[in-house]
Amino acid sequence: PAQPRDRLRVAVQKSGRLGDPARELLASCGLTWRESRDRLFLYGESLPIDILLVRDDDIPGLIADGVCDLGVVGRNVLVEHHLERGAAGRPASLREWRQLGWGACRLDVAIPEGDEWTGPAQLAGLRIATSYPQTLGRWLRENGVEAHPVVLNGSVEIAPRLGQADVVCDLVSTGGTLRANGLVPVTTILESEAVIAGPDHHLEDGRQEIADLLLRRLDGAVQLRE
Ligand code: PRT
Ligand code: ZN
Repeated sequence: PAQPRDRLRVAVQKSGRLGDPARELLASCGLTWRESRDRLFLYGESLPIDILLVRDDDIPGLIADGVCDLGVVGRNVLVEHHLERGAAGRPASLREWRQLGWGACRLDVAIPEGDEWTGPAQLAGLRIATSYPQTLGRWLRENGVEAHPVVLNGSVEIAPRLGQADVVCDLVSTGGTLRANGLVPVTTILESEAVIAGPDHHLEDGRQEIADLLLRRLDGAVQLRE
């Protein structure tokens, strides 16, 4: 079990797409921080809310283990983590506390340009490059298709050209990267956006009250922006 804490700890992406908007959002809730020398831990000055800067992939695990209370992360990462835990027979314990309405993208299946798309069944027996094997696997099962996921942590879109895979299942926002690699999206298997993730239970040691205050301010900040 995690050590008792009376300050709220929020996990935010260190660099990458969601890091800056997440910190801006928290700043718009009135948070100010004292930067530490290693710059991985930001001590909250205006409120007892500290920030831990991490890889986005680590955020669900940090919350599940109670090391952090909340995190700003893409739904795609949260869903993949949830399915991974389920596959390992461990109970899922996270939920989306808020949807943030930015960081939108889709997890799409994309096939070589010029190929005809007749539906999921045509993927049977094919190699599908992806960083989201669990989410892809669930979709394949739901569609009764047996295919071969090829798990890559980056450069998924180039896999067909390298002969590593036949098609891909990857995140898409503008579609420019797919197009540049001669691929076209044919079906969406998950709609994603940035969310506030947290445990599916109340926080302890007074941290729920701090989280409630943060969420109230956050709801106000989100409304102001709309
Ligand atoms: O270092 P760390 O592990 O923390 O970062 P990361 O490289 O894993 O993640 P990052 O920063 O690339 O993305 C963080 C989150 O942003 C993702 O988990 C998604 O929830 C969200 N997001 C939104 C995206 C995109 N849009 C997106 N376009 N994540 C990735 N992409 C990729 C896409 O796959 C393509 O390769 O960006 C490229 C450009 O996309 P197009 O469609 O505009 O060409
Ligand atoms: Zn990542």
